[in-house]
Amino acid sequence: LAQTSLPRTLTRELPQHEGQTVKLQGFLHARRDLGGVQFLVLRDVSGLTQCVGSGLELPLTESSIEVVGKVKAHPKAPHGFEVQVEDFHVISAATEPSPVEIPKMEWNVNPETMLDYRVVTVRGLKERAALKVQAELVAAFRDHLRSEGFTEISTPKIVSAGAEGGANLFPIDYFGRAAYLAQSPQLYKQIMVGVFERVFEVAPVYRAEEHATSRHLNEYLSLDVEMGFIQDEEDVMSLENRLLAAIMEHLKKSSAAEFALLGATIPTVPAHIPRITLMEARKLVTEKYGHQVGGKDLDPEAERLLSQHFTETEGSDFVFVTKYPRAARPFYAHPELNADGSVDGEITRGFDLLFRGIEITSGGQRIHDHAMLMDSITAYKLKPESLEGYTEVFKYGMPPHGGFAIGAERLTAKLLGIANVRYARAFPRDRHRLTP
Ligand code: AMO
Repeated sequence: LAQTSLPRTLTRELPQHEGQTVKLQGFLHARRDLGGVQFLVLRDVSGLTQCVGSGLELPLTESSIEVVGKVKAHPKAPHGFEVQVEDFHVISAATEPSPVEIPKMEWNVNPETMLDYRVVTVRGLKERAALKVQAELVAAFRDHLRSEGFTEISTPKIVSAGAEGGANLFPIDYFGRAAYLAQSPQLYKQIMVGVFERVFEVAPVYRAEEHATSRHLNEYLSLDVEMGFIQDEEDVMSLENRLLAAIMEHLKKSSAAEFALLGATIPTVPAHIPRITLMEARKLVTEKYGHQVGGKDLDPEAERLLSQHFTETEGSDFVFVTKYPRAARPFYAHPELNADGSVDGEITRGFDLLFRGIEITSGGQRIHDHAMLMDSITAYKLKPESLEGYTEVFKYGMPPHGGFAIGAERLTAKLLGIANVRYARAFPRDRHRLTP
């Protein structure tokens, strides 16, 4: 091994090395024997290189290999170049045939098998492209927020109480005490506004959702933001508007190849994403599309129809749904205020953001007044003792603040036209899946 002192060249660098001898390392993606001539396809992090040789002892596909050879222009090869093999080594031989032929894998065909063998199927070009786009999206999320003065925080994922209400908490045994996996960093990110004023977190959160849908995971990546000294939730929506625009600009530069591979387009983020109140939204889908909306929120079909309306009428893939009722929001949501400054008992300053037919964000202004918070906790029939570690801080001058959370898998899936959020996560956890 490493018989040659040549530095490693990546597939994407081949055009700079035409006519030269290079060393490539990667995985044996595919192999074909045509009588005396052997074609092998090497896959590295940057793409596929077709290599041509003869008399080589080829290992099983997916083995780690090293190829030394001359770079030749070849119009039919991927990227327009092929490598004529002069020297070939197996770095680490596969000891079993791959359970799925990676080059022949069809996107989302037999999803359960694909997930059962995720340790190798995740190597597929489309599979890894989705995860690469998500990594770029997260990088852009961080970069933009840092440019607006936000500080990254890291809050506990083992907690003593739920933050979002509902029964979807995973209980754990914490040295004999009851504890839970965090549903969100909500309460802690608010406390940290008292430290840094503007904070964000990128971390997994846990929801014991019983139902299997294409939009729910039991563990997902939450992109959380919280900002102090706001006027109201408009400031928060404007921030998310700027953030999404910056993320899409970044993806245009970083991820054009991945979007092309997946046949997806990067959306244009309007300078002012349209807004509609929840009440008007419910009315609109009923009157325009004849869809009766159940519950207090929008159901998935109503989300799809509302998105369709804004795509058709305003050319926007995004729409903010605002002024959620209290009944559809957790206890920390800031109520709407009447003209005289008194509390509106029905409406909150909470919003959702829909993107291409699905909710990707919840957010809003939060209660910062201690007395108002304690009243809300009582009104929601929660135990004040269980939230003491949180409510305490509101005695110490918390500024008006608000924020939001983006579900990274939902955003990734919708950006790339992936039908199920499971494929926007390397190792998804759903009700039946604890491995790999
Ligand atoms: P919410 O519970 O609405 O709000 O979650 C925010 C966003 O997270 C995503 N999401 C999910 N993604 C995959 N699987 C799930 N089971 C799942 N549940 C939610 C969605 C959703 O819009 N603390 C608030 C946010 C805030 O106000 O800052 C919260 O957690 O994209």
